[in-house]
Amino acid sequence: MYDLVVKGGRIATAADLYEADIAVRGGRIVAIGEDLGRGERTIDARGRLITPGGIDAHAHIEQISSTGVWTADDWFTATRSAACGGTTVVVPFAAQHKGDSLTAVVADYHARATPKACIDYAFHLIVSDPRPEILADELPQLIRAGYPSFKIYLTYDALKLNDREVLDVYAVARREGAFVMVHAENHDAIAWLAQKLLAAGHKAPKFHGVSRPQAVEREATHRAITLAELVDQPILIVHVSGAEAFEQIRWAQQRGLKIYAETCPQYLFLSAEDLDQPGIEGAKCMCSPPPREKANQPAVWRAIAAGVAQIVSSDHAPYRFGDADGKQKALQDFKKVPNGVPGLELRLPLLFSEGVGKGRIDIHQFVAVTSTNPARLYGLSPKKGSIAVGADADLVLWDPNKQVTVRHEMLHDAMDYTPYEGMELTGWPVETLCRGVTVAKDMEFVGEAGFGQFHKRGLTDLARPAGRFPTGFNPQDGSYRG
Ligand code: DUC
Ligand code: ZN
Ligand code: ZN
Repeated sequence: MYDLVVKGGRIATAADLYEADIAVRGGRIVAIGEDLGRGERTIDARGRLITPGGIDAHAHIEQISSTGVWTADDWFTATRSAACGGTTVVVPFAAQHKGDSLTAVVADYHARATPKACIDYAFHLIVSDPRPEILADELPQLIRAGYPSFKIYLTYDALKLNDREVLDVYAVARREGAFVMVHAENHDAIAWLAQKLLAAGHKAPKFHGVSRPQAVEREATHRAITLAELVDQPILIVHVSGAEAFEQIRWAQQRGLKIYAETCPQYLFLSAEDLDQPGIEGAKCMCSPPPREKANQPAVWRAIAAGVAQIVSSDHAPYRFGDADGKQKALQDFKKVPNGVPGLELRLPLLFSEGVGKGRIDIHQFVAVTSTNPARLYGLSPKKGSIAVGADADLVLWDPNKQVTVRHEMLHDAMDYTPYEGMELTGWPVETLCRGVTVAKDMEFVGEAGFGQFHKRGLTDLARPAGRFPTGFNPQDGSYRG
């Protein structure tokens, strides 16, 4: 007897599209086939498209920003909202600030997540203080304990690493088989431009974009890649915003380097014009890197379609518009505004409607960039990221024809706005199951705080180094093969 049979849906994976029943026992898929009969519970999925649960591999949840402001969403509201948008796994960041013990940061993050998470989760780390004991002890121990990926920053006063520190952390990652995610913007160039802009009285949100042009992202992307090449370390450039950074990534990929890329809905649907609105309205769309001019958006779609970007994440970083320490800081100047936009709940509906629905990507590419690829890159597969016998029964049932006008009041986060207000979407995740349990249905949350399970991750082949150093010098063991 099965616990659950999902009957007659059209199953879409990164490779296939076919009609079949899915049988679930103990939270796992135990059979996929024709006429599997009934389970203790049966879902009639005729007319529904079924995709693997979304994996949002870049979200800031219950985290303090580089300027000391808490995100509006905690573990409960963030994962509730994610579930309603078809996401069944989130991978946010246990974030080290200077002076912190990484191990203590991870323990604290577990204490926050355990009672509140409504869907499954894993943690990336943020390494902002790679002092000797962190590199020698804490980071390797954590990599081996199930946290084999971490983010580093090339910008933000409180977080940025210099090039030498980047090489140090790459070298540790290489030795341990870990994967490095890089926020690539040139810090000094941004600081210099911002200072000049503010001195000249240019304080409005639109100048946030002016202070962070594509050139600063392009340069830092190239630098992050070049440093990775020297150490033979695979990396992923996060939240790539525009054509210029993608050119660098494509260049590196064509040279055979293991360089991966992620982009986000804000670079597909928002633009520099959205930053340039009356008053401080533009602050609602302020994130870093900033949304580029509208003419840039097709280049981001092309990067996804051509496989130059392997992952689309939300980079959910929620700061309320009405809060004095949130987007209202724009009343002072753009530099004081916490960076980030919300996106956990709308990531999948936006990409489904505007990507699959409008023929920019196909359903297999959609599944790949929103679920299968993050699972493979970050060590969550084969449990997560596909619909297959043995995998967790993380399933999204879509009504591919449902028409929805986006309104913030229908979302389930703790925010007071969405930057996508008023967009007309076709196709909606009408039921989300995590390990065979329905956590969201008909646009409402029906899950439970504390249901989410932590997933310890292993190393992945995709993060394995190529095995050659461009100079012949192996900085790990000191050997030289000229
Ligand atoms: N930029 C980041 O680097 N992180 C959070 C959000 C943002 O805009
Ligand atoms: Zn970032
Ligand atoms: Zn981020």
